Amino acid sequence: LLACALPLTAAAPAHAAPPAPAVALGSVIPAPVEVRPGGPGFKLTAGTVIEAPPGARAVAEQLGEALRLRVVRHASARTGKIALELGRVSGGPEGYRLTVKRNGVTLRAGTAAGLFAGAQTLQQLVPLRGARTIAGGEIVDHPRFGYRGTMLDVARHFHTPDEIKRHIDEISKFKINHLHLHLSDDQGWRIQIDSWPRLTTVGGAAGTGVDGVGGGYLTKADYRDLVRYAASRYVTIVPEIDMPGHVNAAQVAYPELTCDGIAPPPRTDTAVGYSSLCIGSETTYRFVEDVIRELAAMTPGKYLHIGGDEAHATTDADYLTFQKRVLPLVRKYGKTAYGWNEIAVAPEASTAVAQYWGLTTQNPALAAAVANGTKVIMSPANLAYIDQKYDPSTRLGLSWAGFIEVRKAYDWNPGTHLTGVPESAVLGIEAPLWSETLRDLDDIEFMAFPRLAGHAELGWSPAGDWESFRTRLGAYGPRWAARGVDFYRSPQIDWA
Ligand code: TNX
Repeated sequence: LLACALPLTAAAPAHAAPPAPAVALGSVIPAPVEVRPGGPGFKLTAGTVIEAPPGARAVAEQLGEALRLRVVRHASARTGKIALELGRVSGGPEGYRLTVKRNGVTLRAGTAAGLFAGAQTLQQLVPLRGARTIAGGEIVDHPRFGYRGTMLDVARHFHTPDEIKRHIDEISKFKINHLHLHLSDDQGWRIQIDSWPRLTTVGGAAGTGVDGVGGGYLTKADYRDLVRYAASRYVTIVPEIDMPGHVNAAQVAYPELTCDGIAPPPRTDTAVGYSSLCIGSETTYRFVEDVIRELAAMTPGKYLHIGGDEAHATTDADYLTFQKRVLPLVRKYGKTAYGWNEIAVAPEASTAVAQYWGLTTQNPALAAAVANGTKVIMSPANLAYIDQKYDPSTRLGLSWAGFIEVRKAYDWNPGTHLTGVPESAVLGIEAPLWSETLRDLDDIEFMAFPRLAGHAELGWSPAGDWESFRTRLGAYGPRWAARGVDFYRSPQIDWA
């Protein structure tokens, strides 16, 4: 009893174990492949520096900014540093090894992308408040899938470049490495194309969002700047122009893209499946080739998404005719064609990537395409669509694919989900965020988080474990709160 009145340090015998670190070594999202806790841990102080070779300087600077530490080429002392090293590790280009000892931290990876991934892990291990002691031990980590993505729909409601950048900051913390931008739809056209300027002057004008709210578009300079910004966070931009359906905004701007040459009325409602390019017209292919050429030229990433979904106003025969010409055009401009899973019916899709958005675990057309070489990105709408409401009371979102609470979004396996689509054909996972009901960044964050953290873990970590994820997610909440991220406080989680 008397001992309790004394300061803890005085009461503790000299040989007692040091206090447990505030953040356990494995408390990271996405869960690392191997976590071996042990040893006393490393305490960050005002004197701690980050040491990095020139090839790791950019990652080191970002880490230094996040942890408020100085970056140097060579630390003068042998101890008290976080050393970034470029060198061999297992696990591919994004693999890394993080070693935490009493006298310092070593983060080693084969590439700057691997160091970036490791730096995200390290940041989550530094307690948000109190002593900045990082738990001792070693983490060896690498991703399960190379493609871990999310999508923003800037067509239904435009999101500004600044909003997109803030979102890139948040998604990259979970090692998401692709951001798909849905750049055109019936309501609006959001990317400058020099050879068809009215696409944006008309299709991106004020009032072109759902309910007549918003409007706007990315200039080529905006887009290139976004590509660069994303690349600095190891995120690749995947641009989508949706066709042959979802093209009303393009036809409002250019009536020659319809079969009768008459401009349709602009649409700001949320119906789908009513518009189609004119499949028999050469103007269509001149348009499509110009758009693909200009988009490919400003996109360093390998994927170019050509939509292909919900083409209900295109006959089946016309759809095949269209894809027979358009899928090879993507290759002509040096890109891998990527489309919604409907493209799988076209034989030319054998070298393409199909994004599965169906509600069931069977899709014979896609399974047949996979047997011919098509690769798949998993976005099953009932599990991965983060525009769907969490529950009936969610103030934003749609619910046609069902309600998707945090556990439902997490509890599935992208490698075994679809019959006839083995893990070897799955490039990864993507969580699309359609924007019919969204306006601003708070709306984006509320729908994306926390679910997207779960999708990131499905894409990165070897196997899902809901109880473990639930605990780590609850512990993560204060980090979102501290950054002002407006996340959904799901009742399924015990938030710290
Ligand atoms: C279906 S999913 C669409 C989009 C809508 C979305 C809303 C898909 C490939 N197409 O046009 O925005 O549902 O959830």
